[in-house]
Amino acid sequence: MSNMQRAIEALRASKKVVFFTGAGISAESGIPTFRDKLTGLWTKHDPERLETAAAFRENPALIWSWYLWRRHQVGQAKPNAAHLAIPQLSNAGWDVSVVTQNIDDLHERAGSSQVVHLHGSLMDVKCFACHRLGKLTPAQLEIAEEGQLIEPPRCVRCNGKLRPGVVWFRENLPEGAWRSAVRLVKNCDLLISVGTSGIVMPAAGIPNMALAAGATVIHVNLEDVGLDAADEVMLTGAAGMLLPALLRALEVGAPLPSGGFT
Ligand code: BV8
Ligand code: ZN
Repeated sequence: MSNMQRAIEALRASKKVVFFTGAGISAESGIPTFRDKLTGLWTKHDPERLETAAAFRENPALIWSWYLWRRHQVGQAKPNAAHLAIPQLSNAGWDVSVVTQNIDDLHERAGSSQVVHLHGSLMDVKCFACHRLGKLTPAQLEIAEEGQLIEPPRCVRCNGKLRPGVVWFRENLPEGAWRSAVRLVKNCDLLISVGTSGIVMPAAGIPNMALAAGATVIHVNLEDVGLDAADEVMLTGAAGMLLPALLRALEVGAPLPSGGFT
């Protein structure tokens, strides 16, 4: 049986499905992944170094401007066929939830209602000093001119610097988000892991957590990231093509394009 056939069988036999997503699901919407080289003003920066409290302390204007730029880029982007396939499965009667490492809002804009953001969201800001959530005016959302940097706005309560509401390296994940993710993953019968390289912990431990809880795991990735466990299926290709094809095979039982899938 081909991997696609096995994936279809696994989906047909499932009720509770968790989509575990990484940067690869937003790549076809024009959002660069972490493997892709940074462009423009940011070329000479290493993302892992930029995504730390230390970097913000050292140069708040640089980090603030970088996240404003990323927020602007996400604002220009649209959910792609992979994002859109997820709420379609939910509308077709499956119990679907999303656990994402992504800080963009493309899952929500695609119509997904139950989305757990393990690493926070670009749409949130909070105070670096008192940690209270903050709000930005439209003027404060303006991105920097080429080569210009913008100082982070101040917290209205303690005058601390506002920072993006994301989880930086060596910062704990939001308690509630992690607990919800573990509950969903341990109670699902199918986990579909889409577009993640499985490097950043503790998120990268989630597919194994699902396998250990007896669920089947389907990986969707341009590269073979499978662990070859018994209840694991590797679908190699673009998420924007494979997820709609998986649904098409299910919904209408439409014949697979001639030649099937590997
Ligand atoms: C923490 C938000 C406690 C900010 C992010 C255990 C062992 C080793 C290290 C650690 C460990 N535990 C903790 C660590 C340290 C660290 C870590 O894991 N480091 C790594 C580098 C080894 N983890 C942490 O610091 C975490 N916090 O542990 O706190 C603590 C406290 C004090 C001291 C120590 C520990 C916090 C991690 C969260 C960091 N924040 N994002 C921002 O985005 O700006 S992580 C960020 O990078 C993303 O959220 C995501 O998690 C990760 C990128 O990974 P992916 O999303 O998978 O993207 P990537 O580009 O890598 O891969 C894309 C994939 O898609 C590829 O496979 C590609 O083939 C595929 N693809 C591309 N296009 C397509 C496609 N697939 C299908 N279709 C396509 N079209
Ligand atoms: Zn404050």
